[in-house]
Amino acid sequence: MWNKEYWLPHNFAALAREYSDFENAKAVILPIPYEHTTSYKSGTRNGPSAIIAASRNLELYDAELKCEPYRAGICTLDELEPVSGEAGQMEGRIAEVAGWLLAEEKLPVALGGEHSLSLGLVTALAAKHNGLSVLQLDAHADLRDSYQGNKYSHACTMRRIGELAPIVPVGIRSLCRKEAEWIENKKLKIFWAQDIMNKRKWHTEVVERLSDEVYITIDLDVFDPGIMPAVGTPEPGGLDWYAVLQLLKLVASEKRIVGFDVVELSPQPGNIAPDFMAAKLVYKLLGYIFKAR
Ligand SMILES: [Mn+2]
Repeated sequence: MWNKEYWLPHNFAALAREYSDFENAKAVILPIPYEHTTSYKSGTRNGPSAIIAASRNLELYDAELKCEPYRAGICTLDELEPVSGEAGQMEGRIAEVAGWLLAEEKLPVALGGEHSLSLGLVTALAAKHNGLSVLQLDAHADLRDSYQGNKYSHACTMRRIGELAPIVPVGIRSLCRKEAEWIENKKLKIFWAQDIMNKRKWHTEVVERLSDEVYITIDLDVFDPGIMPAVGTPEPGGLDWYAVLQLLKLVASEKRIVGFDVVELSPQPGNIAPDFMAAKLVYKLLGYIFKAR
């Protein structure tokens, strides 16, 4: 006779219905296999499903927090069907879904997919939270006004988001001359990767620049490609695992995180470590948020 224990549910962290029901869940995972404007190596459309597949092998006890974060309830929605059409249309659709989750008092957690999807979430969150600020972990500034004729390209994401809420970019180490001049003009504070690498106090300096309600967008290329090679546009000199966790933990304890995304995973056949790392990152951050509430 078959044993139902052998059938792992296909959702984030392979949770039984009791912990993955929409009704009871504190957080809702929104897989968005959106890939439209990727400029270098493609494959981010496979990111969300790889993260969910990897998450089913997570150890659900968090040794650092000494608890089982999944008990707060994590629901996984079906993949959001990409819409083809005019630029900005997909972002509008994502904003609709995120708005619905906020009305249901859920914490939206988006899995990408390319970075441009973050704009949809911030649109919904900025409409709800007046004083929202956005913490960006990223190798690239993503501050171009337009790229290849598209204002909604992944290379413009933070420029568009900055029109909705103040941004705090961390880990940046690649940008074009125009972006550099724009940063100079706007006097935007950037936590450059090379400046924070061997510094101690930078975590608290980042937190001081955030408002009370924070959205976090994590482009996985913020990590060093040595540990996170599965991204569309890898950049040397990235952050390490514990530096990022330390920052996320501090933000979660000092501020109210109202949503986050983990984007730009471009899975590599035969190398599951980056997929697992992305899944664990999501689970760690959920743990920090649940613990703080
Ligand atoms: Mn990015």
